[in-house]
This record gives sequence, structure tokens and C-alpha cells, in this order.
Amino acid sequence: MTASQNPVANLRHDWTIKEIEALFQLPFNDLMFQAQTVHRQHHDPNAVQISTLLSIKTGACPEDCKYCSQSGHYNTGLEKEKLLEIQKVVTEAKIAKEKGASRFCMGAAWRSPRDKDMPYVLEMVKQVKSLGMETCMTLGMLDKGQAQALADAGLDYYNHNLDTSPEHYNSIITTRTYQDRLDTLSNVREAGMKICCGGILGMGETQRDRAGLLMQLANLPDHPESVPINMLVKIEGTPLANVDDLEPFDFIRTIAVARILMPKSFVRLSAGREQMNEQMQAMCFLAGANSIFYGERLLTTSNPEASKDMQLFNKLGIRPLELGGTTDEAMEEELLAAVEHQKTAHLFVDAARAKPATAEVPAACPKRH
Ligand code: SAM
Ligand code: DTB
Ligand code: SF4
Repeated sequence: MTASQNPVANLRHDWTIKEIEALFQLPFNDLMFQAQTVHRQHHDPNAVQISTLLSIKTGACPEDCKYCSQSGHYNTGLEKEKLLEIQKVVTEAKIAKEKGASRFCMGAAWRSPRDKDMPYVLEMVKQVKSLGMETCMTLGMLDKGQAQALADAGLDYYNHNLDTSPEHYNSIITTRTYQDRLDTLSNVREAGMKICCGGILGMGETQRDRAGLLMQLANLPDHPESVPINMLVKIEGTPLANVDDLEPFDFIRTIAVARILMPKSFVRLSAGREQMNEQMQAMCFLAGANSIFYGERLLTTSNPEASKDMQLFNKLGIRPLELGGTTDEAMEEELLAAVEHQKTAHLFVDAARAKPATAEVPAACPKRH
């Protein structure tokens, strides 16, 4: 295979802020076309990966993230919860699997896990993995030893977001530094886990900040396998409760630029979907988003009902990506098949001929075909 045929060899890690800002300034249609073209070179355009979230330890967090319902620095009226029992977590994972999620993400409101917490979270990883699901955790900062212990227990992904640009960061969080976050990401990578890392839009940042966040992500030594792009969920009682709404096109543009900069990554349309209509979500998929959080709850806030999401998928002719399709080898095979298919098929799926919409959540998501 020559370098020009090998998509991995073509990944760049030397993006400049000027180049990224130029992408943001393209006419909207040109940007969308470029993003969709890149998307089709690396992904099945009609498959979306779905993950379900569970808060395994809620509230009373010592960090001061100005967007967060769980920070102990603000009075958000959130009910605190201790670390959940392992059995409860496994039961929730089974339910998520039955509803069709391929990955189960467990989040804890910690600055970092304490030594006495580790045996419990390691056991959660082992038991959820034994259900045949991919596992993801987000527990705050990790040192090398903690990252290795999680990797050894079989954790597939670790979520740790950069949240915003280095320049905007200090006006959002003061209790941990940008470098702390980069250090955790490097410990996770060194331990051999996949990285889920992205940020939040709508926190009063500028377009340059959005470009700066994407530059940090794209210029990491390896692109994160998952890039969650969250739209701020405004939480009463936090300093960002009354920040101005984000212009929806700025959100969609950011997804498109993320797709162009990190062609192989799964770009996740994350928090904030409850505030988006179907048409906006469809534009995000067109811009290259190919992953969502699925299920009525994120960590402490609500998410669209699973049946609504399945209806939207049906309207758009989108299939949930099944587990086998997320490994590198399986992905490569699927891509080759999809590229072959595109040579002969129409450019766009006729959504009217896709499976009829169902009002109920299917027991398991429809099989890929
Ligand atoms: N405590 C851990 C940490 O921050 O590293 C893990 C959980 S934390 C809730 C995970 C991520 O959720 C944050 O980094 C942030 O990007 C996102 N998040 C939290 N609150 C949010 C909100 N109100 N709106 C959008 N995204 C949010
Ligand atoms: C991420 O980027 N978004 C998720 C997940 N990673 C852990 C969390 C979204 C949280 C939204 C607010 C809440 O429900 O508390
Ligand atoms: Fe704590 Fe994470 Fe919320 Fe920050 S985002 S306050 S670290 S739970």
C-alpha cells in the first residue's frame, strides 16, 4: 500500500491555528462538502456508534468547573450519591446493552480516584466487559499506575476532556491545569487504552478558542479515537447558567472542522442534543458526527428518549454501529465494502425506503446490512 492509499499515513498532527481558522471561515456549504467527503473516505456515512452513560458517583466534586452541576463550589440542588454498588452498575449496563448500546461509559465526580476506590472501579470494568460491551470510564485525573491498573482490568476507553482552548481554560477551571489534563491523556495512552477526548462549546468562547481546542486535539501524538463535542447544558446555580446561547451553525461548523482534522476519529455529538431539533442533529451527522450518547440520561441531566433517537435514525436511514464494526480490522473491512458499494450505489440513501419508523425502542438495534 502506498502512502497516498493509506489513510493512517495521511493523518496530520501539525495543524496551525491559521489553517484551522481558514476552515472555519469557508462558506458553510463548502465546509460541509469537504467534511462529508473526508467522512466518506474513512467511515460508513450511515452508521452511528452509540454509547450509554451512567454516573457511578454523583456530586460533591472538589473541582470548580464552571459548567458542572456536580462541582461542590456551586449550589445546584443536585442530590449527591456515593459510589454505586457494583451489581447496580452491571444491571444498568445490561439494560443499556438490551437497548442496543455497544459501549457503556461510567463517570465519577472525582478530581481523581482514591486508592480505596480503585478495587471497585476495576471490578466494574471486568464485569461490564464480561457482558460483551466496550467499556469507558471518566474518573478525573489518573497517574501512571492508575491508568495501567484500568488498562489491565480491560478498560477500552478513558474519557478526559480538554474542554476548551488553553487561552479560555483559566476562565472556566482553576483547580486543575491544562497541563494536568495533557499529562493524564499521556498516562492513558502509555497504558495502552483508547482515548475519548473533546470539549464543550457555548461557554462564551470565541471562534478562535474553538479552533484552538481542535488544534490541541488534532496535534496530540495520536488523534483521540473518540472526540466528544458537547454543547453546554446550562445548569442553574453554576457561573455559566446564563451565558449567551451558541449560534447553532457555529456548533455544526465545529463538528465539520473536527471531522476534517481528525478523519479517522469517531466525532461524538454529545451533551446538548435535547436542546437541538432533528434537523440540527441531521446537519451534525452530515458534518461528520458519527457517535452519540444514547438513553434518557447523560450523567445528571436528561438526553433524548431512546425511542426518539431510533425514530430519527429511521428517518435518516442511519444504523447503529454494532460492536464488531468498531475494531480497527473490522472497520477496515467495512470501509472497503462501503467504498465498493459506493462505486455502484446512489450517492445518498433513500430514507423513505429505509426500515419503517418504530415507536417502540427495539429490544436490540437493527442488524447492519
Ligand atoms: N470528573 C471527571 C472529569 O471532569 O474529568 C469526569 C466527569 S465530567 C462530568 C466529564 C465531562 O463532561 C467534562 O469534562 C465536560 O466536558 C462534560 N460536561 C460536564 N458538565 C457539562 C455540561 N453542563 N454541559 C456539557 N458538558 C458537560
Ligand atoms: C463527555 O464529553 N460528555 C459526557 C461524558 N463525556 C462523560 C458528559 C456530559 C455531561 C452533561 C451534563 C450532565 O449530565 O451532568
Ligand atoms: Fe468535577 Fe468533572 Fe464536574 Fe469538573 S467536570 S466539577 S471534575 S465532575
